[in-house]
Amino acid sequence: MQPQPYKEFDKPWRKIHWGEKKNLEMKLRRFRVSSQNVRHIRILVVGEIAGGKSSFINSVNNAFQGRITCNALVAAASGTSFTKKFNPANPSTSKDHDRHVPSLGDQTYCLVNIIGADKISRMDNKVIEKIRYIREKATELEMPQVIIMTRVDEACPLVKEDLRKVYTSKKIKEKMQECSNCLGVPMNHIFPVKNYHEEIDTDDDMDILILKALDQIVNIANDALRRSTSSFD
Ligand SMILES: Nc1nc2c(ncn2[C@@H]2O[C@H](COP(=O)(O)OP(=O)(O)OP(=O)(O)O)[C@@H](O)[C@H]2O)c(=O)[nH]1
Ligand SMILES: [Mg+2]
Repeated sequence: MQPQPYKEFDKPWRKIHWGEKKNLEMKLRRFRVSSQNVRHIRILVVGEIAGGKSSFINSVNNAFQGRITCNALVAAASGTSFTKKFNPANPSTSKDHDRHVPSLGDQTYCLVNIIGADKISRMDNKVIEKIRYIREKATELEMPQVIIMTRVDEACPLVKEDLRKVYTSKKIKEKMQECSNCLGVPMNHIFPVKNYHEEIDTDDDMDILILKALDQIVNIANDALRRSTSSFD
């Protein structure tokens, strides 16, 4: 019998301060947009059907609220597209599409691709082409891009058992590399998370990964906003 290859690195390859949820949460609550003329930073969330987009949005909300919320309706595990309208409180209108030069506040400052860690290897070529196309358009607009790799628990049993193994699991790193190769996004813009999906209470370790991903997104988006404000000056 062949010896089993080691499934874990000796040390985590990315540092995570697991006990620091409160600090991270406070930092995010204190976050300020870099331009006085912009109230909110818009980010665009895209991804394959059932990749976990709605779940990620809910998970961010859960982490802040300290309880399970469900503003974005999540699909039961099926193969069909579930979310038909994204933000019912603030839907885009035909007027939005007619605007040729959006104001700073109407522009999007980060493209967030949501990909299921257990789905990346089986992703349809057509879907990959679509995601790449969106990415190219975002690059033309100098919009930075990140990948939120969801469903890490489904991709690696070690991580399912203990989320703190997310950066020692070889499987997870392999999946992140696959995402990076497939979509051309560098590893330092890829963030693995486990979304809330069956839990009835929040969990600090899940929250840390979710808030860390959000922290990176808002900082990357804020830097992009700063760049475009300075080019407006
Ligand atoms: N185990 C596990 N399941 C997850 C995770 N994230 C999402 N799910 C499940 O995956 C399924 C799809 O999640 P959704 O959030 O509805 O995905 P979506 O990208 O919004 O899908 P559409 O709206 O159809 O495009 C649901 O059954 C979720 O409960 C995760 O991190 N781990
Ligand atoms: Mg959805």
